Amino acid sequence: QRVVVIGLGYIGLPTAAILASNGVGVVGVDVSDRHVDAVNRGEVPFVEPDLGIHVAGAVSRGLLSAQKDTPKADVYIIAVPTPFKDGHEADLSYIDAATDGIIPQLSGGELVILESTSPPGATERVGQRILAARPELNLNAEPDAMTVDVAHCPERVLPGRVMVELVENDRIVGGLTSHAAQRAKELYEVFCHADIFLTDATTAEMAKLTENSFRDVNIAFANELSIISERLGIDVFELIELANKHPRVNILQPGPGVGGHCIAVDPWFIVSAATEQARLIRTAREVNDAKPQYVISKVLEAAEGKDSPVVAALGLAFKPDIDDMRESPALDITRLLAEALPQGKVLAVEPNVTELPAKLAGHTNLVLTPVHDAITAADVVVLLVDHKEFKAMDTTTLDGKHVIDTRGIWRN
Ligand code: SAJ
Repeated sequence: QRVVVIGLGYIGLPTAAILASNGVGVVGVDVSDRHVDAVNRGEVPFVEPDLGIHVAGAVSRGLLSAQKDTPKADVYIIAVPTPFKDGHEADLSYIDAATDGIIPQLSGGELVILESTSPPGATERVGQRILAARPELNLNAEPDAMTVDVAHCPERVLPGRVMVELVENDRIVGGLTSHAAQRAKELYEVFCHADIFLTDATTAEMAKLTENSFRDVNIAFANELSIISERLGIDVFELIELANKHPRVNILQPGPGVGGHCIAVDPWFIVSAATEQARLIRTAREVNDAKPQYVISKVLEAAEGKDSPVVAALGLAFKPDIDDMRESPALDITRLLAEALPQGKVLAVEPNVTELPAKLAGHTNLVLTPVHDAITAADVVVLLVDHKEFKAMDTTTLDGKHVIDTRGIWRN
């Protein structure tokens, strides 16, 4: 069977590569020339451990290629982004465009899998969009020659560990029909060595959103504790460590806010699907989104009284030891500090990049600086990301500085 994967990003390309590594012929489709050309050269257009070797191997064996138009296939996997629009509603235009690319290629008997994280109802929408354009096809539970099977199989892999987690994590498959779910399961069994659980499409959509909301709510709890602890003059990291000694308590870690393209986004899909009911989930989002502003006010407080304060901001990525800055609170804090301190200087330290990202360009008082130089020059040091380089640092270099450690890595 031939599989087409639409969207060669953080999820689509690893999925395409692992299928191809297991002997399945895969064509990847992407709107970006850069992604298509990279894949056809056997290269990966972003950082993800072990992905390169799978892509290079699959391309050289002739099992993986990339192109811009959607070709005919037996199985289509949609792995395009679902960002949110103003008002925190999901933007389904990429899913619609991917579906529209598939529609002319369908002749009955195909399987269409939506992998993109989606609000409840998105898989049904894919099915209905196909039917609206091609009324001779059907989505019947008892399949015939004109049936198209449609299922949702949300990805749950952690960036940085994608190639491991694709194989080892359990998966959930929700079908518009049980036949569709069973077919999708058989495809994922090609590379997934863990359990694959079958359900309906809406439950699968909600399961994915629930996992990320669970984490968001729990991080919000930790972030709220950090602000309460500050008020009470106690160390939140010690507090959490001690509370976690209880056998049924497992609090996550506070930080400067929640970033990335998943946990900071997905809970809003639940909020927008059930606005009146999703009170805790919405509040957690608001608590986490307010944390960067709290950190900024702490830094400004520490810088008060200096004519031209120098702030070292350590870390720009959304989490440790990666270069991904999507929705990164560290990046926002750094930018807003530069704007709030026009007479001062912000020295940004990010060991995983060699130049400042475009979002930070245009601020003359914001400079990418090596960690040692930044700390030496700084009045205030704010630790935003727990990168390994910062954890390994000699903390005596911080003596005499005003230190704000949002991740608690420098506690003795
Ligand atoms: N964070 C904290 N405190 C913590 C844990 C995380 O502040 O105790 C922050 C991180 O610094 C980061 C953000 O949360 O800014 C998210 O980081 P993460 O490592 O928790 O998660 P992601 O966004 O990289 O990946 C998540 C994963 N979901 C879950 O763990 C439930 C992953 O399995 C999903 O596949 C991914 O979202 C996704 O694509 O949805």
